[in-house]
Amino acid sequence: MEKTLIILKPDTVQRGMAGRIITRFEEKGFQIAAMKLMKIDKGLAEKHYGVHKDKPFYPKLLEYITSSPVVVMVLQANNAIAVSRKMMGATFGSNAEPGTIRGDFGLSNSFNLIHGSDSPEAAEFEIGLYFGAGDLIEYNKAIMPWIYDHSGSKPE
Ligand code: IDP
Ligand code: MG
Repeated sequence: MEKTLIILKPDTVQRGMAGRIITRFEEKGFQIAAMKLMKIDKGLAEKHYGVHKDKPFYPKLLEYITSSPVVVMVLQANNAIAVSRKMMGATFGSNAEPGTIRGDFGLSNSFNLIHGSDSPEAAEFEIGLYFGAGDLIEYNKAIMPWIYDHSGSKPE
């Protein structure tokens, strides 16, 4: 199953919203493969957000993401990247659709609660930044036969 890197950003942790957001992914049926609380240092933030280094918001983005602890997770599901991005909503809380995480919980155009990988290549790169191969736990989640239809050749 596809894996994606999710970060519950400093505003989420400070606002005490981490549990609610994790619950959304659990209720949707995602399986947690890895999870930790950590403080992102400047070097790691620069690696993670290297694609944005020429954007005007880059210095403030580094300041924001390193300002306070974050929860970093690897989540897995069929189409984990697309499904989680849809659940996150548009980048800015001010115009994210109601029903999405950013749409329901945020107003800011920079403090937007959550990061999620946006492609398989980004997911592989980002998971490698935060976790070693041994940190990802493969296990049978008892509820899985009721999350997907397993009657065919692959879970659907
Ligand atoms: P995404 O998180 O929805 O993928 P990106 O465009 O990849 O959005 O931007 C990465 C992060 O940079 C955003 O989540 C947000 O925290 C911050 N950001 C993006 N655009 C702006 C902006 O115009 N002003 C301030 N911060 C921004
Ligand atoms: Mg992005």
